[in-house]
Amino acid sequence: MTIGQADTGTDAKMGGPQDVADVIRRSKRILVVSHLRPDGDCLGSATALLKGLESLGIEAAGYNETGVLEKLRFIPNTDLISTNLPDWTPDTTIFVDCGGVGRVSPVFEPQGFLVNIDHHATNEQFGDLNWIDISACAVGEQIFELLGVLGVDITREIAYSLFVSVCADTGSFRYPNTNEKTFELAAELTRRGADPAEICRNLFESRSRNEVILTARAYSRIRFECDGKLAWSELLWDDYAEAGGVDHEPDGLSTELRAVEGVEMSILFHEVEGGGLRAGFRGKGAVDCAALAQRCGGGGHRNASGYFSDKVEYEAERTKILEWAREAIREETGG
Ligand SMILES: [Mn+2]
Repeated sequence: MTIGQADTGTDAKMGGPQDVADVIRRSKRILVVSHLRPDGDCLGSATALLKGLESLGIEAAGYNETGVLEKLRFIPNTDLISTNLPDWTPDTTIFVDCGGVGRVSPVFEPQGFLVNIDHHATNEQFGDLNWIDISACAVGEQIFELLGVLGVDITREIAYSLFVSVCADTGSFRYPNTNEKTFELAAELTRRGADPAEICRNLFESRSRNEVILTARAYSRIRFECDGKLAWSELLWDDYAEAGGVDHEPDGLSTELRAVEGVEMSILFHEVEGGGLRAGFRGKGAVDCAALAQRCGGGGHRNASGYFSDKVEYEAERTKILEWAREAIREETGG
């Protein structure tokens, strides 16, 4: 079944909200997928889109390999996102906030017409239709635009979900992706019933004891290199085992490590059960975190990126990445 236009060549098909809306109007069954360890933008976008599709009478299901962390269950309609694929075959699969197909899961096999909605500069443009807007502070901003084109009524629940998206990805309106448009959108969502204080409390001020323990561990191991331009730390598998598992990982910890005077890049390494490595890179503008993540095999934004592999030996990989980070800092800051 062909839903979008025929693929006429190897060039990625780029489009905008109108093109995505056209595909949605021609679809009967839509699967909405999002990335591993879903964050606020991921879940806010997916739940808002799923409710919008439902209001249009389209059969829709959400899928996330990791599932929804307990602490993000405050987002409305997360029960629409399952760790199991539906028993029907989608004619369209919509990816939200995914830089590549592998972000859904290493073994995910997409079906139907693939729509890729994302705001990461490193997006691999894997869709049959790609709507990549790097000026969007969150995918939630794109979903708001899309629902507008589709004529979906922005209910209180949808507004709440989208406010979570925006608030999470802008670090509560603190990061450089925050602009005039962000506040206009936030105002509109607040008018429609989103509760900013409640959302911020849920996102940023409800840490579990285990999270605090892991945070303390990471701070206690912080190292400064390159004249204080690089700050890095690590959480080992034993730490997670002690703290009740990776679900207790504090959100935004790699961002906190960046918030030190003189630091241009922070890296938080995580040892993965069975020996792999996960790393979060954060910058302040001078050093390109996206380029470093890409060199490793990951991706992201200039000031926030990540990398994951379960095929590497933790220590050797960490050593290699640190060497690349020092190189990047030397080259890009001149010292
Ligand atoms: Mn995002």
